[in-house]
Amino acid sequence: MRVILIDANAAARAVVEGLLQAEGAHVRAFGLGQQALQALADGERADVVLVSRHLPDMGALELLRCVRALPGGAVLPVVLLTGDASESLRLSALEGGFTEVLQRSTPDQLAPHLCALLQRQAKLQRARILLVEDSAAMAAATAEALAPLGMEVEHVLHGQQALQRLEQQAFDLVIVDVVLPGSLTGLGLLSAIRSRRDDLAELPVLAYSGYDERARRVEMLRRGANDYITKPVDGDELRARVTNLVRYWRLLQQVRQQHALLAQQAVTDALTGLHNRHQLDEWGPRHVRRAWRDGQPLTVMMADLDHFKEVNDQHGHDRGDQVLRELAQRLRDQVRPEDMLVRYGGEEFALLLPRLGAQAAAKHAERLRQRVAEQPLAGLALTLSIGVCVWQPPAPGTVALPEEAARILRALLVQADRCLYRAKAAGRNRCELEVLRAVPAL
Ligand code: GH3
Ligand code: MG
Ligand code: MG
Ligand code: MG
Repeated sequence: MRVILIDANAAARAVVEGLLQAEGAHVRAFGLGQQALQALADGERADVVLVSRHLPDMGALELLRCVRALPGGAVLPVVLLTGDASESLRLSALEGGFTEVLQRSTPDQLAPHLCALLQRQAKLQRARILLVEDSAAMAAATAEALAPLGMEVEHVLHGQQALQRLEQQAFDLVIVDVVLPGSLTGLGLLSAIRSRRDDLAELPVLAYSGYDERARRVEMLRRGANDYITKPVDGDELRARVTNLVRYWRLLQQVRQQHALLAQQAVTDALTGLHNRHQLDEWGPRHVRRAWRDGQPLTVMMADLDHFKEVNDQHGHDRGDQVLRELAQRLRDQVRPEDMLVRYGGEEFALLLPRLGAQAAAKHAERLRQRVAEQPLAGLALTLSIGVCVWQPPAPGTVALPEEAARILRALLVQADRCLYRAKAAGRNRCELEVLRAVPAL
């Protein structure tokens, strides 16, 4: 982060400079506004200008105006540094065009605040706007009014073209003229966007029109426009509305990403990355229904490490965890894409394998057992016991209700667990198998 710091008070300047440098910022400090402006005019690169309120040679507001007039200065964040914490000063500074107002009295907050500010700014600047406007002159005027925001503006002439571009490219905002030539008016384009089934349905739309008719405005808003503005556009108003809408879209996307991540984490076992039991509850019954529908067998296995407690006792819990991770990977290497591999409990894994008859299932279980027995896990010689339940549905075509499928799955798991218990009782490091030909009763 490159900072230009302007403060007449040498002692205060040194404090701020030191704090920012400690955070890795490159700081150029000046005592006079003119010196800083000269440096900027000479091509000094800066990500942010930090200015204190009272300078000997000019007011902060005047400096701000001069910065804005420089090439590239329109999008440069200018932050007012003040000791006055009053909300009224903050508001008037923001109204005056300062990007942010930061407190001198909380110096340790300065660098984090600046970083957050720059990140927000950078995100906004990478925004892409689709401008749908049939008048070239109007489009040029709008693009020019948006230029200070540093966003990318793409202009298309009519609604069909806009829909095409939305398919091809990610945008953060659509600005749409209400009256458009061709088969798709502004209203039609808005409806087309809002009726989509994907995330684009929520894309912010700013409608604008030369006719400030109440009915038209209400209709656009009713159909889902996020905002409305009248032509000829006022630059400040347009920029403020556009910035708000882009920010809203970015927040929405952030929430969506976090939601997807949480949803993923909820069905994933953190240690091994395998599916967990929630995922088994979600997907398992589908395997049952499909097997029944197709009259195809479904194999359920329960695999459990032998004497795993001793690993923890003798080598520590971390080594135990490493064993589980390696075991998970070895099992993962052995399953087909259509199979489901779940960490069922501590050192217990459940497998759902569609379309495996009894013979194939027995062979497969035996191979899994061997793969563990023949090669150490985390440097330790260990063995695996496996209980196998092969379910052959009674007849194809009978589609079970979801609750029925879940009940059958539970019964198959119980049966596989019984087989596992038998394998343990018979000396471990072995597989035990049972075939079920009916709808199992629990
Ligand atoms: P058996 O051959 O009868 O299966 O004996 P076992 O020792 O493998 O079975 P037991 O159920 O007695 O012990 C399982 C152990 O697994 C006890 C528990 O502390 C350990 N365990 C469960 N989850 C984890 C885990 O996430 N990490 C580690 N390191 N150990 C775990
Ligand atoms: Mg028009
Ligand atoms: Mg065990
Ligand atoms: Mg166990």
